[in-house]
Amino acid sequence: MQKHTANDPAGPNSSTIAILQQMATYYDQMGDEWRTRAYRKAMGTLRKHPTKVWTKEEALALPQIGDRLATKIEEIAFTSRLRRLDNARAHPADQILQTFMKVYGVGFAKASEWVKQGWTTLDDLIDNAELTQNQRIGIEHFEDFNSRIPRDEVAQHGECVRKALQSIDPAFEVIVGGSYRRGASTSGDIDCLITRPDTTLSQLRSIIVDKLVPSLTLSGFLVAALATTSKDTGSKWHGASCLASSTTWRRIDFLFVPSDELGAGETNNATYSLEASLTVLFAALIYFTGNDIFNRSLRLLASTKGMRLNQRGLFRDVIRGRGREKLSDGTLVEGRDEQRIFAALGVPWRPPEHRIC
Ligand code: DCP
Ligand code: MG
Ligand code: MN
Repeated sequence: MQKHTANDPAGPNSSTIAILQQMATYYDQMGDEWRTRAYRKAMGTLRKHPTKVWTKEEALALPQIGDRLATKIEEIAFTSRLRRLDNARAHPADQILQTFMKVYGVGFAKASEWVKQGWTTLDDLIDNAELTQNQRIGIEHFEDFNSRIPRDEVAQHGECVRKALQSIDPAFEVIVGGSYRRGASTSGDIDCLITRPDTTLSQLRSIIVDKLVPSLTLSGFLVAALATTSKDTGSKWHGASCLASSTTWRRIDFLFVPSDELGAGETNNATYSLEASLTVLFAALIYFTGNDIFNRSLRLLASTKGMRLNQRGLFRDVIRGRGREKLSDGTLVEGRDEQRIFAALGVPWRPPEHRIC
């Protein structure tokens, strides 16, 4: 794991990394996985490098940095910017694409389809495009969903959910995760992890979907239901909420997590200790705390150690085939808190506020 993070002023390459990060995000949005990966690898290398990298030659001498990226690093070091990024931002079609991609649930494919139709504004879409219900909500509340939520408002939304759940049953717990748990002063949405002892995933799901959501909708707090996923990997509910004191709609996500062996589900070993089953909860908490890039690097690290980390747990003795495909699930590692999961992975402990890559 890296010593410096992108916004750590102590890192000698932090300003270069910040610009490479914007470029990586840009390529990620374009669906260009190959370039995204190349940029992230280069950022990883620079983060570990103890001195400022100025020239192409210096950059080329480092691992994971090829010729073209080395040229870019030199340009950024000397000019503090990257022409390619400026061009991307100035190009009108790209800007329209970027705007369309900020509509909830709209990815690169849909956005570029709209650009090809010649539509240039959100109003064009409302007037002309065939929209799903969610896309319509996403466009009508475009400003709302794309504005940052102040930290204390995130807490208030979390509190509304907590109150409603605890009036159903005081044993419910709500943890606000995501960027809020990492200590951010503003968040893009409200991520609520919901759990209750001795409750299976399907029990949780039915309480949340059949009781919590209807009651919070009736009270006017939940204003839209956008998506529910109910895969065996856990369940999510996506929607929008609004405080009584406000008219701004916020994006809110629920993640339902079974906290004990009843819900631990489908691993091969029949007996679970309480500790192993708590891993399920804490692996979900680590997942939902993020950020996404930190999660990716933890998972990768787990796989290099013959383990597997996902939002359902940390598993040991995973057997992989030649193509690194998983042949057996392995057994659930024990741990009653996040720190033990980090320890089992052999990673130094990082509190949530330092989990940014
Ligand atoms: N997550 C992930 N991979 C993704 C999306 C999400 O691992 N592709 C995890 C890590 C995130 C958490 O889920 O921290 C919540 O996702 P959000 O999209 O809500 O992201 P954040 O809360 O981190 O940031 P924001 O303030 O933009 O909501
Ligand atoms: Mg979030
Ligand atoms: Mn979220």
